[in-house]
Amino acid sequence: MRKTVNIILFLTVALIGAKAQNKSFVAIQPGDTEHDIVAKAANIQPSARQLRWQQLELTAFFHFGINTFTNKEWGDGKEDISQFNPVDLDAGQWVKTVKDAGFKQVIITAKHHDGFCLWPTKYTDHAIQNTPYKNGKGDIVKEVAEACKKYHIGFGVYLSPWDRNSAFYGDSARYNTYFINQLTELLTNYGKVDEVWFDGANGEGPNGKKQVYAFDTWYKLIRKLQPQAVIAIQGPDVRWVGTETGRGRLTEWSVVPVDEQEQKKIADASQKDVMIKPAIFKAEDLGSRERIKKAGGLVWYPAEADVSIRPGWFYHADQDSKVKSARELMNIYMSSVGRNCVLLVNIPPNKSGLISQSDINALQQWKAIRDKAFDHNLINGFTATCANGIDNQKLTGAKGNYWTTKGNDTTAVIELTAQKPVTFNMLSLQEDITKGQRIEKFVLQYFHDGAWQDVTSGTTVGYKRIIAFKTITADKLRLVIASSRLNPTLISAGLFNDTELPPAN
Ligand code: FUL
Repeated sequence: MRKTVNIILFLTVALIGAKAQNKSFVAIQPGDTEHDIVAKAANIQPSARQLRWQQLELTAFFHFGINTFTNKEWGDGKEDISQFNPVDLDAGQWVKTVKDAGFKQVIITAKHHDGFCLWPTKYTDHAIQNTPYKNGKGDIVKEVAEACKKYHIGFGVYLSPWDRNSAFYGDSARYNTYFINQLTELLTNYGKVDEVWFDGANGEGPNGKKQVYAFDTWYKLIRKLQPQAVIAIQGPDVRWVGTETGRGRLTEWSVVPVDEQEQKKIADASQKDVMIKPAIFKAEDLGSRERIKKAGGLVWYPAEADVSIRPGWFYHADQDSKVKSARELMNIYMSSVGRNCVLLVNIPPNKSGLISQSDINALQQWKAIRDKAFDHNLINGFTATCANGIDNQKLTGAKGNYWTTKGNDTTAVIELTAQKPVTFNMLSLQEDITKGQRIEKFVLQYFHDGAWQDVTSGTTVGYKRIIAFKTITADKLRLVIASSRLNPTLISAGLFNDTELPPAN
């Protein structure tokens, strides 16, 4: 749907409060050689909030609002909100369901494009206090926030910049004040907020007026009120992967170029705020050497892959039979978390205010598949040797900091030997991204019929890369790091066997 509103060609990225020692961005200087630029890229690191977010791996969306009752995906803001009455609503059931399925954070649609607010706001009547729900005394943002505290998982809010109900929309200054007031309510009345999610949709206001969003002011407010929160999509911390399929790229760089014209601003940044404007990231190649060598600057800007468990973002009864299967969810997981993205799965509660049994079943079965596949790391049965490696034993489960190479080596051959043959069909690798994202090419080989043969290969690793392949049985393996931007690092390596994995072609 975001495609229909791609009038927004640019998004503002603000590196607010960026200090000279901030390692999440770097300016490219006119005299920098390609070698200098590659080294700079290899040293860019996530901010603390980006790192925490990346490590969540799985986050959940709850799309819930007036659309749930009107059976729409995009309300026009003229809905009769007296229909809103989720009599059995239990936010504890929502949060427990996703927590049991392995999710670490949730995001509630506090306000979607129709402008209806799930919390009692002082700034519009188009809100929960004017519905029959709990006789106008309900506050669903609060119910979700409290459930997150009870179950110890992260809490985030989706506040749609596009508001089809507000009379102020299109009157830029007035609407921005309205939006800031709403954001302030959400960021002050509900305890800790871990993610603020701004969608890209920016439709016309009444009379065809275009609303100009005051992103810089919004970002500053969030940094002030909830400094640990990541600001996603139309924000500086997390980038939209570019589709709503829950899939990342085979080559997914978390370090991407920023606009050349912004170079001076970045260079001048030191203690000041920086506003940079990279284009929306839909291209296949975002961060290759070819791309970064033309950049004005580089930033750590990791991808979030969003998808709904159902065809729609909101609940529709006629989609009860179209809930994604556990295997589909597993494939999505492999191509999102397994491709250096955080996966954001939408699970929309129904009209009675509960997550439907069909969705719960799919989530539980998917969790069981993941547990079964990833509970036993078979690499622990191997011994690792690497002539130019440091902390080789870290690769096979021993304690240690991280594996890397000696001197300035950017390539390495890691030999893995087991006492007896091991059967597996998945490889998992994780770089130590606190040092940066560096690996550009790797190959896994096994010794078979008297020769080294390729099992699988890949390009980027980043936070996590998982690849499935046809089942192999071997006692001698080689993991070849064929190309890296600087000394490669690994904090974990894994070989797994998903016995129910459909055979690879
Ligand atoms: C889109 C919105 O238009 C959809 O309704 C949904 O909220 C999705 C997550 O983002 O752009």
